[in-house]
Amino acid sequence: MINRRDALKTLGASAVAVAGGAVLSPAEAAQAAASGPFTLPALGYAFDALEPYVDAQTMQIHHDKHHGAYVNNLNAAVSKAPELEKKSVEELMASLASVPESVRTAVRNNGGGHINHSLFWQIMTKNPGGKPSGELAKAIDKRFGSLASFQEQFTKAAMGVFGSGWAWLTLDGSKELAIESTPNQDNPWMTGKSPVLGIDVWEHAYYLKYQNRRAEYVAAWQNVVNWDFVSERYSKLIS
Ligand code: MN3
Repeated sequence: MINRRDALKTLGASAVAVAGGAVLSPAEAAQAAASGPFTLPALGYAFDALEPYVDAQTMQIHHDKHHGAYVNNLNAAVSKAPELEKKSVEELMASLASVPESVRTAVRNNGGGHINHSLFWQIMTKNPGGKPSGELAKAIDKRFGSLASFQEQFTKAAMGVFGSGWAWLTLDGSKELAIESTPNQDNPWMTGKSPVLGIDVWEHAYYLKYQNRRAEYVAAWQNVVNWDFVSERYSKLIS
């Protein structure tokens, strides 16, 4: 038996070995990512677009190195189980039990890292100050009372994650909204739900600017939520 701390240490060490550039040069990493079925999506805005709430250096390392490493490691994992190469990452997350045991942990961690970050980049925007609209605005008011009350409960969930993980606004099979959190790169797709939005509270998401002050990061992050995208995503998910 290994405990959670040892498991995290092992995960962290393997991520750094790849993400730090000691193993793969940028060109080699690009080649590895391109040769597999999964690719690192473009960010869609400049690294400094979310300043001052999320700093440019964090965005660059987070997207290029951390997310890049998840993609490369996921490609490496599915290359050992070619029957997985045709599946979408969403399908992989929803059917982990049927993934061969020899690569299941790698697919769970790196597939989770890939799908979580692919959504994460899209739910942030350089145009701060938006608000939920349409069906989502109504659903948040109905479920949580108000946007402020949702934000308060969401913040509590983000602050309650012990170690590395995510807090989510999710939609379940009966189209009910809920706030939940997951450890590591686990995610709502694994339990048959759909995330409407989610915040990455791994230290790599905020440590350069906020160090240990996760509460400041979570509060600042609320300013860059792309509510237009999230509201549209919700409407698609319930239709
Ligand atoms: Mn991250």
